[in-house]
Amino acid sequence: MNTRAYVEARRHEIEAALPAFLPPPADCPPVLREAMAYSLLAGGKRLRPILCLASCDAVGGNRAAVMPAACAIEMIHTYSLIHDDLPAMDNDTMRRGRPTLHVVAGEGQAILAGDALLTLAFELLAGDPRSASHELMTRTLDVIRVLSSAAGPIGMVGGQAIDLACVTPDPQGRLAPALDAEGLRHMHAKKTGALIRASAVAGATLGGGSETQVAAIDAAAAEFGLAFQIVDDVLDVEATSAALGKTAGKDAAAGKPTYPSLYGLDASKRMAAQCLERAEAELHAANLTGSHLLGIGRWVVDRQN
Ligand code: GRG
Repeated sequence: MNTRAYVEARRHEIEAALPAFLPPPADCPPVLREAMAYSLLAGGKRLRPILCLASCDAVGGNRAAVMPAACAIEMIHTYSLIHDDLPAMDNDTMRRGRPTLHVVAGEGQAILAGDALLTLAFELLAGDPRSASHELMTRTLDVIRVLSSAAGPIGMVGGQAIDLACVTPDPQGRLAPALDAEGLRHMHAKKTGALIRASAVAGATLGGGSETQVAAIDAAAAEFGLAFQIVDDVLDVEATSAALGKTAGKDAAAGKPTYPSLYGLDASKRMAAQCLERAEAELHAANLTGSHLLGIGRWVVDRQN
């Protein structure tokens, strides 16, 4: 199976699995459940859960058993998008090709839907310890540790805080100094890179990968995360809002430092390609080039949205 067919098949499985992981209608206020479903079931590339499943496959794991974790990761990602779009953060009105959640449900419900998706994700990740072996419980706890760290203050939330401080003055009107190239790399490694890495590590860990395999997949996913961000910045310049399903050109309008603004478009594209070369070397050293992981890295770099 080529990677494109593999990605489509995994995306289809994820789309089919996600609705069942929403809270039971009888137990959850309809207004909250609808808000959660509005954002979670709105499509999107599903890159992180696909990477999670592909990492499980790469180490010969049971992909079906990893589906709850893959869906939990998409919930964490969706929460971050809902909160990022809020007026207090990026203040965006378009996401995944439709109005953002706070536009249709109000800010309060959007905040709560994000909170609910984040907490539900960890309930899902914990699974049912009563039916788990000691080995599975150890791997599950490790994945909870990795994902909570990646999503929290030293990961995504930390990266978002750095970003916010640079573009939004505090109540005293102070703005953090603009990021230089190293600061930009550091901020993105936290804000977007950490969850992409953790998605791959979660799949490989739950799939029963060896320490060497998990480390190689982690290193390759770190390169994918960087490439993802570089390409995101390039698309912000080159693509239309319709193609992206979100507002294009926002970074330049906000005067944010980006890869194209620091290095130019051509050099940025070369940097993304170099990420793939380094990822290939990592995967090759751990005998993992037969998997779909590198193909997924190419998809990250070649994507148009
Ligand atoms: C609010 C705690 C908190 C964190 C927000 C991820 C993030 C941190 C903000 C998103 C802002 C943004 C547009 C960043 C650029 C990279 C990115 C994460 C794009 C969206 O991810 P995709 O392209 O989206 O995977 P889809 O819709 O395909 O899932």
